[in-house]
Amino acid sequence: MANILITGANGQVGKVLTAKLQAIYGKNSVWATDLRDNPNFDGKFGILDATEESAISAMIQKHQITEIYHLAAILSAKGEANPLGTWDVNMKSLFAVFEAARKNKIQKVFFPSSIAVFGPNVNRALTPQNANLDPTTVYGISKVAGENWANYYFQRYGLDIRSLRYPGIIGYQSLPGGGTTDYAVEIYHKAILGETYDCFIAANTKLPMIFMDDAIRATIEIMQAPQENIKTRTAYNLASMSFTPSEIAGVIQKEIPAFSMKYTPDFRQDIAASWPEVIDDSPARQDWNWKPAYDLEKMTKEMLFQIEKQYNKALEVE
Ligand code: NAD
Ligand code: AKB
Repeated sequence: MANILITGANGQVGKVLTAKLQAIYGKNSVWATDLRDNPNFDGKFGILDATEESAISAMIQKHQITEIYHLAAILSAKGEANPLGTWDVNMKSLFAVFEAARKNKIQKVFFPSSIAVFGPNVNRALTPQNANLDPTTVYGISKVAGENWANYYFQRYGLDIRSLRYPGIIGYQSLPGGGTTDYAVEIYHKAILGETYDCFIAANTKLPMIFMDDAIRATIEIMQAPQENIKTRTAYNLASMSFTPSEIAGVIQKEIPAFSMKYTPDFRQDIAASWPEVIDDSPARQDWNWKPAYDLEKMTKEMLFQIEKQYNKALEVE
């Protein structure tokens, strides 16, 4: 039986991953934690600063934790507002989790990396697993360092850390928390509300993206794969779909013909332009059978359906 600790559980990914892990392992085996309280949380929840190794160790010992999903981080766009503070949170929390895991003999750790590890000097049309890593954001630099430390802890201490380079994750469950790919979630809300979406990314900038259900399934699948199948100990490229703002708008317009877009690119455009357009995830497909289930059309139907349902429910409550 696994007992699971999740850091950053209140975030965009954490909310959905926590519910999935509860469904698999049971509500009593999953400890969701975050810096911020979550009074309405259904299950076990604790406030935990993921930069505090002693607090993490105390939780591990108190609840006989066997696996950690370390999600807490500051993302790309928010990170540029405070580069040194972002480095501090992302690296301090990484070391706190890895050290607490090593000292307490944790069986498995999940640490998400990102397409932000890549910089402008790669083949952006199909970025391979082993491309050069020279990111231009502090977030990307912290993820490259995290990947190398994950590999180090595995080689040096045998700590079984598994990692994915998530593309931009698109889900209806909550709004994202300060990334460059956030536009691809916000756009669906504006479409349902009948408003024009003012996009901060230029019309023809293509980025790798993934539907939340696929991202969560990939996370569970890599964590459940036999140890000998995990051959990449930095982080696996993970791909699903790639599109531009004008392409996602076109697919939304097939469902909502009146939907309109305008474009006011800001500093996030420079970040987006430095990232891959499409990434090659063949090692993930070969080693642990990764295969996405959603494309842009299928995801769009589901996003619009679920978000409309949420707004209708909110209206009923009012
Ligand atoms: P998010 O910003 O929505 O959530 C992060 C959570 O971490 C927040 O709830 C925040 O309160 C918490 N947090 C911040 N500092 C903390 C600390 N010191 N201690 C404890 N909690 C703290 O982010 P997300 O989108 O859910 O991303 C989760 C992870 O996945 C991150 O590591 C991120 O880099 C990675 N990732 C996300 C995406 C994406 O598109 N969402 C893509 C690539 C990688
Ligand atoms: C961001 O835009 O910062 C994240 C990511 C791709 O890591 N969504």
